[in-house]
Amino acid sequence: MELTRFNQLAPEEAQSAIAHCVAIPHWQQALVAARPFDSSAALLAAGDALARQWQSADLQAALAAHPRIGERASGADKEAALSRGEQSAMQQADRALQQAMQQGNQAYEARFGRVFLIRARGRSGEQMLAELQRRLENDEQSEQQEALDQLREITLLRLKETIQ
Ligand code: 2AL
Repeated sequence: MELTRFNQLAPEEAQSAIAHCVAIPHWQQALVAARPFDSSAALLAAGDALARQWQSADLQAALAAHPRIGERASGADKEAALSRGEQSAMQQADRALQQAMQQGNQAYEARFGRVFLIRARGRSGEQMLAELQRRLENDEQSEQQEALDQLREITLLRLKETIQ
């Protein structure tokens, strides 16, 4: 969608245009309320600043919309399609890597009680596995911050693709 169009939409329509970027309604609403934007850079900067305020409850809310790394999202909705694109490196990964990722996901969920989240676009399967193994050593507080940073990166990539 063109930025000029996004600027002009009614608030509810503008919110649904960006809803698939992240399942955090207050972020969607605050970004819509900050319109109009002069440029895509200004839009992304506002989205980034708002995302830097996220807390642990926001991470929990957003995670529901992110399938595990290596588990192909099966839905027909926009998030599932985006996720399949983002995670395409895992579809090419060999069986051993897929299995190691599955075990890593289980270990991560047992340790932190939530799904391992990483910006998959731009990373190979090996790189994601190495990150998972590194982050398993984090304490809860630093891990929560890393997960929130990854969520912000995914969200901004989606926003950049959505509105030009
Ligand atoms: C995802 C996803 O669906 N796309 C992405 O970049 N990361 N999922 C995840 N568990 O990290």
